[in-house]
Amino acid sequence: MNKDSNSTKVFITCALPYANGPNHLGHMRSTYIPADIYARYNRMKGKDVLFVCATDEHGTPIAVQAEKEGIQPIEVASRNYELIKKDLESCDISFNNFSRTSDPLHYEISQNFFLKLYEKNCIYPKTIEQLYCPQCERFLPDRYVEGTCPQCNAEGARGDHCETCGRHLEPVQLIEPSCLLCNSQPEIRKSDQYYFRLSHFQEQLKEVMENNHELPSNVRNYALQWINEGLKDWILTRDMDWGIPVPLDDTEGKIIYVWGEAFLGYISSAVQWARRNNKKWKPYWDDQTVHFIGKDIIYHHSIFWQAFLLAYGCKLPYNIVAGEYLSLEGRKMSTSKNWVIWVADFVEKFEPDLLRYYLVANAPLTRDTDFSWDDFQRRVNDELADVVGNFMHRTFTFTHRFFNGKIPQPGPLNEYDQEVEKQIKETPERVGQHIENFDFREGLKEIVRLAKIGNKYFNDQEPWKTVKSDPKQAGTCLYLCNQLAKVISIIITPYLPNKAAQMREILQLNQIDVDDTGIVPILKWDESEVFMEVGTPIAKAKPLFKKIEDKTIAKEKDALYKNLEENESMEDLISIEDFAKINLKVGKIIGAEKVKGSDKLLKLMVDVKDKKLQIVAGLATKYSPEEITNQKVIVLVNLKPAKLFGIKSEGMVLAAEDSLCLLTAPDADIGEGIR
Ligand code: B3M
Ligand code: ZN
Repeated sequence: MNKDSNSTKVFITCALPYANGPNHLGHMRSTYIPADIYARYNRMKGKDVLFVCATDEHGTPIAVQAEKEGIQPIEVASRNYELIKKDLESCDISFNNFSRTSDPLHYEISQNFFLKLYEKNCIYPKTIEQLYCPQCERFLPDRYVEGTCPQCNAEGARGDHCETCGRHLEPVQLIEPSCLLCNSQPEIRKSDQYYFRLSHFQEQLKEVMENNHELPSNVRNYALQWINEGLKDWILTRDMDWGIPVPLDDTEGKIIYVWGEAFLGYISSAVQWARRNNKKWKPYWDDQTVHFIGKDIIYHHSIFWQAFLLAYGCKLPYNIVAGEYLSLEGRKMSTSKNWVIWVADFVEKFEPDLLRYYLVANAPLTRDTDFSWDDFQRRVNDELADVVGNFMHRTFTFTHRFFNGKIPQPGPLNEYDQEVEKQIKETPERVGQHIENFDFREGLKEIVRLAKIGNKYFNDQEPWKTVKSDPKQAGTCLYLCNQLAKVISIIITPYLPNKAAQMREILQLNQIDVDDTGIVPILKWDESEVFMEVGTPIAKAKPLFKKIEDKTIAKEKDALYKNLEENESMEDLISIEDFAKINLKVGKIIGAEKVKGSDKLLKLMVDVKDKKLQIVAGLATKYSPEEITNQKVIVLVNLKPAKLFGIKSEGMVLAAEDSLCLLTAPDADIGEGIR
């Protein structure tokens, strides 16, 4: 049971999409669709919902992008704000407000929050060592630098975050850092920054994580693991232009770290909404707040944000729901490799409700899952078209053909009828429970199950026969089938708002007014309890779900896999500059012996004219020392020395990979370069 089901207001947020690019299906799956289902459901339950979001517009990726394009960061952010807003609208994400963290109101709220924590002595100054790029003449915060993760040794960790192990990082912790702008190795310089006393909240956070039983296991487990590893104070400021200035004296050129203000976007978006609608936002927060996020930012929300709230003295969220990753056709999504499906491309060809269906039905939120075109087609065709759509269609057409398009009079209900009636009555409650428990997939499965029950009932009752032999029974069947259709048309609304509206249109359920989002119909969940009266007219059936044809899917797959091929062939190509780094020369083998203890290795001495190189080569199975001596071969002379079998090797003699045939140049001069 939802322990806070008495609360009347619900504050729902989605992770603020980062304004450095549009949304792809992974974002929709982990965060926006689940949050929207929750928001729509709660509205239908009569709760007063405030569902907000904003674009997150500061931080280094946007600054780096702007620098590359030679424009201002705000221009990059504005461009992406428009794209993101459109993406979210196209999938019917029903925000009450969608703002931007570049809004002056957000600056004001973030600076006030910072000041309050500073006054409470939760923020303190400290002189620290930071990475500074002498080439670029600037400090290198966050994503301006990359290197190896000190905790899990993964390469390519960013200055603020390791994608491999999910931990938060500081740039100076990186092993072998390099500047992202010029590739050179940064040096360490002193700089004054401000820290948040995160360590102070260690015990409190632990208690919170252990005692909030709403938290899904992924959030709790990750957070407890990190807390148990020990929390360190967190650096909250940066030397950068793009961001919210630190609101203290003598802090020229310093801004609040993007993660130190982005959370406040939840609040500033709510405040903006409140001002525009002449309402108060705080009662929503104080009643019940739920954050929907992707799994990559569990750390930030469970640790940083909750510690901020503790420090400020605010109520903590009721829940933090973290959707896991979506892969694509079995491979990790990658925007740089174009292995991705953008929302805008998808909704151009398929209805958003199909996406909403597939992404929810596919797997529970707490598990990684995969988007595959074949599986998408299968679920749409087998589940939506064949089960839900087919049930509705036969019910509505039959009602028209044999009962004048009106809900027929039922006869006395036999046991089977009663069982079906029971399912019709009980399913909404079960679906609602699942949604309240954030098990969106289970709720959706219940709905499809109910449609399956309807289909089976229709088949078993054979109304096309009984309409002549036992019209009363046919009447009962169609009476119940229409009631079942009505229930589905209501409880499927949070999941598939457009399809649900089409269903209700056929059933002529009067529901035309929309709430203040402008898109959400005013419709009560509990209306599903009320059966339609006998004699109520319904409209003619219209096809609800079209099957997706094989050729449509084939086209999508072709287009997607083409990206992959292009990328792979691109990856195989090297530039002339890359090739120029390879120094090949003609050398003469002037000495050769077997390496003791190895059947494969020969120790060679190779004369390349200006020097003699000792090279250990895996050629012993093909050539004896005698055979190889005096051969003129091609040698890679600028290879980093390495040790093989404890013997130093200073180059490489080129040979065919499998046959081990040496590449020789009998007529060339020793020391000649190869091009
Ligand atoms: N903008 C997600 C990201 O890094 C981040 C979420 C902020 S939620 C306060 O893309
Ligand atoms: Zn790591």
